[in-house]
Amino acid sequence: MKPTPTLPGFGKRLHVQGPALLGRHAILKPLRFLSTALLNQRRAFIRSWHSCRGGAITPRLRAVLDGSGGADAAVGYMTPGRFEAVARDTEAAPPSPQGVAGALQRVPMVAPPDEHINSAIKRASRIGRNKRIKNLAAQAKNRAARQMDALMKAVAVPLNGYVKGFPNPQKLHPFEAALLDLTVKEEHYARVLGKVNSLRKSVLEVGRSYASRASSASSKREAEDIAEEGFDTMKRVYLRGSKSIEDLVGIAQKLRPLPMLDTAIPTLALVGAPNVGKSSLVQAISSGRPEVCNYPFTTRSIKLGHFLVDGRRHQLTDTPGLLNRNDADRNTMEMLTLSALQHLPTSVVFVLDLTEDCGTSLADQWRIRQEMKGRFENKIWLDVLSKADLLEDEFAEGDKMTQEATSRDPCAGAAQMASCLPDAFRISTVSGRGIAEMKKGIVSALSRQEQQQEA
Ligand SMILES: Nc1nc2c(ncn2[C@@H]2O[C@H](COP(=O)(O)OP(=O)(O)OP(=O)(O)O)[C@@H](O)[C@H]2O)c(=O)[nH]1
Ligand SMILES: [Mg+2]
Repeated sequence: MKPTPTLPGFGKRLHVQGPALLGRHAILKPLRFLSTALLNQRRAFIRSWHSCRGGAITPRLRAVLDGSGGADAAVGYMTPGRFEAVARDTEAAPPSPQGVAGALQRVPMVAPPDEHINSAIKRASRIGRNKRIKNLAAQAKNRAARQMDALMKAVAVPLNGYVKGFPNPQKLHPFEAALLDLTVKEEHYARVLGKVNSLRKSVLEVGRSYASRASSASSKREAEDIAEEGFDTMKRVYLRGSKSIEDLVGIAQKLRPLPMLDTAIPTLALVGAPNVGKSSLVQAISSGRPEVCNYPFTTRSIKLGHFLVDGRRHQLTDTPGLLNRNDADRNTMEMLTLSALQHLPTSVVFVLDLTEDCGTSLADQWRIRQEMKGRFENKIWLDVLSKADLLEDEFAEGDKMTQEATSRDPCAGAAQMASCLPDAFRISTVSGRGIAEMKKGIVSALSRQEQQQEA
């Protein structure tokens, strides 16, 4: 790996190169005082910083390079700390060849419309006269045309960054495509991006038309009037279409926190009815910290946890609970669970709460299990009986039944179900019972899964 370049402008060299205003204070404030040359220098730095690590230019970094990531992400507006965070983030999650690349989580930063247009207008209006042009009318025409051009670019380039930086659903991993659809509805996503693109075209049209009118103005006064009208028209046109930008801000806010699953590493999905103790288990065995609460559907999206075995990272997903009903009646959260199982190569840990405190009857939990087992028959499957601290008597009774080897109806009671699932791990996150054994079972299941994947 090549040595990391130092960043001109974030270190001492900025003090030397920049005007007197560019002291330390200015670096940490929005850097609107920076000259274009210095901004370009920063962009070049980011490119070299990234390329010396052999990294790809991701949509997020592209947004930074283009200055299209909104006021916050634009290079000139970034504090050193923020830059490091963005750059390291980009480096920390390189696209994995077979894994999910995290395209949804790294969508560009979208600047709020008011902020974006006002900063574009401020920047463009700061463009001064070209003093080498001696004729005052020619000087004013030149200035007005350059202002219009700068305004157009300051508005349209970020819009272009959004249109290109938000991923095309057709090119996503099937799980990410399902995640996108279930999170923001693919139709809404496409419609919003379409509107942003139309807004970009309108902005280009307005900018070009005013720049050309300004350059053919017949007097200094006329050129100045055209520029003034151009600023107003651009603002009006942009704000008229700003609903699509607000919608895009909302979409980005929903996509960014989505879990970034990597299908290249062994993965386990915890599945079961709501409230049976899935998230408590994730907390007990992994780095994941999903919310645990005594009501159904506490977990409303796919949550991730990781754990290390012999130095290797394993991934575990907590999923929203499933109810015993037809797909047509299932809510978005249940569909998320089903698409994770459908599109990701996971082993399944099916959690049953034999106390029925979860609110789902034994019969319904059993039906859900049988349905999932039938649907995903090729997946490696482990059964877990949760809340073992409350089930000592039932387990003892169930063990006696197992020895008697009579045929039983698993739904007749907790003891019967326990006896029908002799290989299930009996665990309690309260007493810690069975957790270590279950972890061993999981590791062996994941290694079998890997062998299956490689075969
Ligand atoms: N006694 C006892 N209670 C438990 C145990 N594990 C979980 N619980 C309780 O069961 C309730 C549900 O736990 P969660 O981990 O949120 O269950 P979940 O399956 O993730 O629930 P959803 O996300 O709503 O589907 C909470 O009140 C937990 O405190 C356990 O081993 N013993
Ligand atoms: Mg949960």
